[in-house]
Amino acid sequence: MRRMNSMKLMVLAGLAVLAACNDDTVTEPIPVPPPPPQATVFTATGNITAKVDEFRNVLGVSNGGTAGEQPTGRREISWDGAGANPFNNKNDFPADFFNTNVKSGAVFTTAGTGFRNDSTLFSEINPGYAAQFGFFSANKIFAPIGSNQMDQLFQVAGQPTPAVSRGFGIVFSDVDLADKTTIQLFAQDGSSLGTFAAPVRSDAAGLSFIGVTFEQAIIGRVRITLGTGALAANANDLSAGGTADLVVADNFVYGEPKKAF
Ligand SMILES: [Ca+2]
Ligand SMILES: [Ca+2]
Repeated sequence: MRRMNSMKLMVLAGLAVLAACNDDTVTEPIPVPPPPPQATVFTATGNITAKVDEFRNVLGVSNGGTAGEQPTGRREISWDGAGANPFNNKNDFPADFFNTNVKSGAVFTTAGTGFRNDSTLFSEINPGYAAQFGFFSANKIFAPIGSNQMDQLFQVAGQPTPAVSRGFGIVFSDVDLADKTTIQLFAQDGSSLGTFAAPVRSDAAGLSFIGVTFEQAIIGRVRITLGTGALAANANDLSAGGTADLVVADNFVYGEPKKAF
């Protein structure tokens, strides 16, 4: 009996060795997806000037309305230029104004009915708005009409050529609710690079800034969501007895649009 047990053990041991030898499966390394691009986020409310300047400086020198792709730098829309005067305070501000009239590489879309560049704090839409909204760069501000959402697309300055940017920042006026006023950034392939919220206003002046940069120019589109409702004659801000958080925009600051490949 003892010998048989030893034999059994030897056989079992031999099988174990064989099994080990036959285990010649090559383990493939599990593919590791590349890490998501690292976003650097800039936020401010109250006196936002220093943070906006910091964001501008990260992007580089201002390229104004210079046509053609520049090697570095930024573009900025303040809405205040005299060239926009013919369109002020109407609901049909041209979606491509900032790449045709002014060659800054930005075009807009919205599911609403249009866009409005306004020198009256939108008080001609609703007189109560003068007490709600303010400006950062004097004195015109901007909003989509018929919607609280719009997109910015990038083009090579002065050309209808799709482009990408390494950063986008925006000044909002009168953000009352957290996490409702946002920018969502998309890569050229449509994948989301993240959604970033503007901080709730810290004072009555009511300015908020949100800006995001990446190392590389990878932003193909920005979805801008302004509060929770559209401007309208019968729509009051929730701080004035209304039901929606109404929000408008001032400066758009973004990295030089680079031709997308
Ligand atoms: Ca302005
Ligand atoms: Ca508001």
